[in-house]
Amino acid sequence: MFTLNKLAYELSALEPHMSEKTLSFHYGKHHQAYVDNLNKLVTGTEMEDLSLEEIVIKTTSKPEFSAIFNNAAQVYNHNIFWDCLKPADKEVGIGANIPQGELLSAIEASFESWDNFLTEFKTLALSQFGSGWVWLVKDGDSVKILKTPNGENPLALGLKPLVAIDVWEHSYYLDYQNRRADYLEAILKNLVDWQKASHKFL
Ligand code: MN3
Repeated sequence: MFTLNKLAYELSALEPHMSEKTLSFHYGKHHQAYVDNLNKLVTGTEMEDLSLEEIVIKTTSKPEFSAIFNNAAQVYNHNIFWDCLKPADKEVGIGANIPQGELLSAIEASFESWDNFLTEFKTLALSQFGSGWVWLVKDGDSVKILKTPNGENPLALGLKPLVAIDVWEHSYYLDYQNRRADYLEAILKNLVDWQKASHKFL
């Protein structure tokens, strides 16, 4: 049986950038529902003993398994999303929460500068029509950003996710209404744990 991953922070810890109300619905209701649905769908089947990652890879792009894929992928995607966030650090100045070392070098190699990376990430996220995700992934020694619709993710492509940002409306509507760009700006600059992403890149 799959269970809802524990958060490393309190539901109110991401305020004001992500409200307790948003996180309690998004984590406690949406993410929990994907876990519950996945358990219902795989119990008693050949997939019940597989890991979450194995189920995602096995069901990717297979229409006959779309319900299992959608729920397994959404459990996986939200696990990555919550894990790549942290409470905003009030001790450091604005602009201090950026990647370090080799990740920063890889971002600068692929996107010219940190500021340009932020712009391209937001532009890509705004171009995702409807629900989906935007990812920073490790591809060999470099990094790339990609968008995926609905629950799709880069796992089956063999790419290692460093950062995942949910751009389904349920992730920002209570706090930002239709302002997806403002949500992205706040998350990327304040809540993404760039230090953790830098470690994952190594
Ligand atoms: Mn979501």
